[in-house]
Amino acid sequence: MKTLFPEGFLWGGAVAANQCEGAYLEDGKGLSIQDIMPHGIMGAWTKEPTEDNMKLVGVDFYHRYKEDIRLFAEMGFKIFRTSIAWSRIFPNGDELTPNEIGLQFYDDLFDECHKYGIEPMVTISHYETPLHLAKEYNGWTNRKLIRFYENYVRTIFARYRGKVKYWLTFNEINSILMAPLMSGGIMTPREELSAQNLYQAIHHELVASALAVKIAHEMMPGAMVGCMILGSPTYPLTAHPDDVIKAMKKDQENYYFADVQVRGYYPRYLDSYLKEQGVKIQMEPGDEEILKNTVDFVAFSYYGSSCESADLNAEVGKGNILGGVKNPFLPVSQWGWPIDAQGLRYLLNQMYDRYQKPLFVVENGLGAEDHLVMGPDGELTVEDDYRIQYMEAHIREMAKALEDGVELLGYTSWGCIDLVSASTAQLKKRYGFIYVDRNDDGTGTLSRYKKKSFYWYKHIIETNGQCL
Ligand code: BGP
Repeated sequence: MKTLFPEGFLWGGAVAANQCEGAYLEDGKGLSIQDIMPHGIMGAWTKEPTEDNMKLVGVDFYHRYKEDIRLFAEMGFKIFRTSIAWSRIFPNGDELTPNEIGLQFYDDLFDECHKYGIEPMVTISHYETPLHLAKEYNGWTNRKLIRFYENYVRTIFARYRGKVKYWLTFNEINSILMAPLMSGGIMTPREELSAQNLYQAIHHELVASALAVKIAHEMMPGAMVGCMILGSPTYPLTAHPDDVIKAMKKDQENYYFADVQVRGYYPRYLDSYLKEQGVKIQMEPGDEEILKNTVDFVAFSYYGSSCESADLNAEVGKGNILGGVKNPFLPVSQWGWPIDAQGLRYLLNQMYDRYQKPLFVVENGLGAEDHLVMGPDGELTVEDDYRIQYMEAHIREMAKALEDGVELLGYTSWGCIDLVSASTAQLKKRYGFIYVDRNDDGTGTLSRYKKKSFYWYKHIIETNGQCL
């Protein structure tokens, strides 16, 4: 029989602290920007945390992680991706001494993973900048954030060096283009943010990311540090060369982040782009040297592709933050996101050609409304065949990409347990193999139930994808 996936392929799932932990003020945690964002990416933020913010409780992972990790182990996870909430470790972000109880929580969490032979993968910053850094410094527009981030990574590397091998520096670093508050802790509204400040903030993140790679390699020989970008290939809407060039430009805008993180320097195409916008990035002596610390692997999320067109009247499509023009050939999810399994094969090939580094799909999945029903064994469950179908199609395309010659380390599906959605801030949009009884009006017991996809994914992992 032909082997679709290499031995040791890292099957697993992914979450982010702010979307599942809850316990938003417990054990010395400071506020993060998510605590004042009850309406998701585009919604207005509040002065103080408000009760309607689903993230304040999340799915109570902070108190229930043992039960959840046991369920991940039952599915056979080899790897579990989560983030460290920066404000649990440094409540304000700019202090020098860490919060010991916060550090202890992640020690316990990683120990629990290892108990079942699950390798933790940590996103250092996943849309949860400490609120104080946003308010006081306007987030990453301020160069001082590099120092605070450095202090934070030194602290967590020193603490978890024996426990965590896989690290990601910033979640979907390119999403800052559309979501500067969520992605970069920048309080200036997107419409008022100048291109100069935006690209300077990105530069600070890129320097911080390279610095983290450098420090990780010094402190933790054998550590694998990856960049993480929102991966979404851009197709030209038609074969008209104007559309093709437009699509090329959009890809360059999205991928220059990873180009810097993987190649160690700014790509030439960016010069003209920045010049057009009147941007001059302020480099400090030493920055170029730091940027040369390149990542060990390239991680990305994949929820679908988008199109570009030179026709200004082309219909705009929905999708994961980056937007674009609607592709008439693709079905869409309940939230209007295009479903394009082949796009994953295409993207994997594009990325591997571009970087010649191992890849990792660290997010992928279908956000859908689920309903609990009584299962054949008398247990409550969700008959989520739609999710199985979606994931099966994507995993098949991954297998084809492997046949194409792509080097792929693993796959962590998004929201392996239901959690609060980043764009809508609702729980109604679910991704998990495990259903959590919690509703957007705050009701629910927080009990966990295995969906049909739970058993399906277990079988995929058991057979290393051979059952497909
Ligand atoms: C990515 C984020 C995740 C996650 C996912 C799904 O952009 O990294 O945090 O939420 O998208 O998006 P949503 O929750 O908006 O459906």
